[in-house]
Amino acid sequence: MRATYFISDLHLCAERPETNAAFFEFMRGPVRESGALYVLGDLFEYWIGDDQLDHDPLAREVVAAFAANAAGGVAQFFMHGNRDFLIGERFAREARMALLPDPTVIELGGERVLLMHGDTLCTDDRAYQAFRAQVRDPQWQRAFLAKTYAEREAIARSLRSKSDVEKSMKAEAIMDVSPKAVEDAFARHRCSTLVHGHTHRPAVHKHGKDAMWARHVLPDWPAAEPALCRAGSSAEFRRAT
Ligand code: LP5
Ligand code: MN
Repeated sequence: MRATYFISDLHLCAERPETNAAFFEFMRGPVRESGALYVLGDLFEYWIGDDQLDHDPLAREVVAAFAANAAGGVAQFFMHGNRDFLIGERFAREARMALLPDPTVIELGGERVLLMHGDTLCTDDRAYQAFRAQVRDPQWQRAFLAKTYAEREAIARSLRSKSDVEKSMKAEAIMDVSPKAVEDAFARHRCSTLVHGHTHRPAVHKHGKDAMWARHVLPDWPAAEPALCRAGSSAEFRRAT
């Protein structure tokens, strides 16, 4: 059985060539030899509709990298993040990836593993949750997608700046997961392992009675060990380069 990789929060964009290079190296290296790759959101700095593929050469290169690995037999999955929740069917088809809902439970070596982007666990960040509810509304998304590409790009860039300003004024604790939301998720989905990103606070946390639940938090890129890996023969998750 080949390895399974998990990554998130790469925030790929033309302005960060080192991160883009690290991603392409990762795709041509470890992923090519693996059995599966799960991308748990925020692959891109922002995604403003699948016509981004017509305007953004980097997006086309990314799709080509996924498609090449799919041709080599790697199963690849994408879950939306808060930056790229508008990734749609065209992207998935061209990248040869399957879109996963958030949350998703997979079975890995006989164990149920819960996958999330992580933003829905940050329930104390009320301003973000209100924003999220608004931009995930299908009617609102249709209105956004009806705007020109240039208009959407300007909105996305202004939202990114606004987000950075807002974050600088929020308490750190508010932007982390709520322990109650985490424990509810473990119990509801009957999983003892959770993998998520979003908070940019890589760690393994134990939760619940007798520390029976393990929560693996993925780092944002660049990172020395940007991926989480579960080798085919091992039941352990390990950080990977
Ligand atoms: O992303 P990050 O790490 O900086 O912070 C997130 C939360 N911020 C966001 C916003 C995104 O960064 C910007 C998304 C751009 C791409 C989408 C483009 C396509 C859709 C366009 C949608 C208009 O998700 C941040 C959290 C942080 O994680 C930690 O969890 O705190 O939340 C915020 O900053 C949200 C603010 O608190 C509230 C924002 C109010 C914005 C008001 C404008 C809404 C109307 C938009 C109309 C165009
Ligand atoms: Mn995120």
